Amino acid sequence: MPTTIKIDPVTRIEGHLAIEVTVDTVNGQNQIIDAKSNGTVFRGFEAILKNRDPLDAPHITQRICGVCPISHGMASSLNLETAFGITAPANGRIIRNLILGSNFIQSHILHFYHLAALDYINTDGILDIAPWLPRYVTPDMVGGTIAETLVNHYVQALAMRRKSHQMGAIFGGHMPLSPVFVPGGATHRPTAQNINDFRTLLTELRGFIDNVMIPDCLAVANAFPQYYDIGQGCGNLLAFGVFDLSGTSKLLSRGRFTNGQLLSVDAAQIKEYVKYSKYSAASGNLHPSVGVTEPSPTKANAYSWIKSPRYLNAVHEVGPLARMYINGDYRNGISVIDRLAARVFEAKKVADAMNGWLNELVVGGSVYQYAATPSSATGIGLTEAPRGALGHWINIANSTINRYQVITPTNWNASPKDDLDQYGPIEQALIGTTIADTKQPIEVLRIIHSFDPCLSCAVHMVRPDSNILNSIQSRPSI
Ligand code: NFE
Repeated sequence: MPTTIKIDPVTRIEGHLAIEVTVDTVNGQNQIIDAKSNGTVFRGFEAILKNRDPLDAPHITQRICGVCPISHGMASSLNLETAFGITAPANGRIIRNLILGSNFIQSHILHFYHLAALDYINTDGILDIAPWLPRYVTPDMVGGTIAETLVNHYVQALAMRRKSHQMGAIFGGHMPLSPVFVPGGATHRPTAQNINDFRTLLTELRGFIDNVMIPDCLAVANAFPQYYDIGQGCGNLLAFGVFDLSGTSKLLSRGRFTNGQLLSVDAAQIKEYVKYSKYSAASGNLHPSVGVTEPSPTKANAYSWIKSPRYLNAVHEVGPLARMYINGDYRNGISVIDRLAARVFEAKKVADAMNGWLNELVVGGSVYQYAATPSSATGIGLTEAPRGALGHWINIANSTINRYQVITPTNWNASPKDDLDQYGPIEQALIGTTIADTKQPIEVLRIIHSFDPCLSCAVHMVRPDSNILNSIQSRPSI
């Protein structure tokens, strides 16, 4: 007899995600035979942006999420730059990369120590106070030295995240939200003192990544080799690429791995579907440049506020593993442990590159190219957030935002089924998994956490006392 397990909310992620899995007996074992990923809140940033000054977009979109705001600042700046017909001078490009890299390192440390690691260690007798209770304690969790080490490093990692934020704030003004991101570059000219201060913090963080985080992740990987075979998911990977270098190259390249082939990306081939999402039918089957976001909270069969983005109708996973795989830096496989490992190795790759970028900065050099806001234009900004491919699309009319669409990494990964009834990447990664104890489905958490979902990003304001549509439509335009 199938059993339904509902985890609502999933904890140790950002935002509000509910996961429902149906478990049945298959070959004598409890196996997940169906999964539903449910983004549980609507936020409506696209509606908030409508009729605003385009120059507001880098600042408003950073408020989509306090974990990856810099990526939204970057995507929005790139988006406006294509609409305005300008590019950032080298100093501005490098400063933006350094702020974004600081945010990647902060986010990757957050994920390994504060969101994922506790799925693998038995902390009974170590963390017996709130907020670490209640929790699952399963027989396969490791205790002893590994558990004690990871808990010690959990605390050290908090300080390291603070230092990552301090580093980003040197060029970004403050963190996590940076006012420095503007179309045409950045607003801060680097000083010699800035570069020295940044390098001092970066050197400490590189030491932490090399000597603490990577060994800790490998210790978890060695203790859980079976998780190289769990949570594979759809098998397709997609990356928009990030960290623009001089010319057209990027530190992490754009590409996709579809049906076993490495292929190029044409952003025209992306569409969002809403058959199972709480949006009107008119909001679906559309390219994001002409995207529509009309909430339909009571729509029949809809089970999520997340839309379902697809590339040429195919389901794709995004994230550090996709980037590192496509760039040729990590091609071990696609699984729970591969996602954790690719993320920590990516932190090293980015941190090491940042050290070189500091040498390229010209003290006091130009960081910004001005352009007047066009009366009408379209734009596209493709980049990467710590959790994967991030795209912003804009349509400007009468020098104001006529249309703005955002597709975040978690849109891809935590998407519900699409119009072809294909499950989203997290759903696919869950289906087929054996569950040892349905009262403590730790396997479900390990799989979900490996994607590092962020629902704040994915369902870009719920006011229980008010009508969602009215609260959005009553916002005065400026
Ligand atoms: Ni809210 Fe985000 C990242 C973006 S995830 S953390 O990384 O965009 O969808």
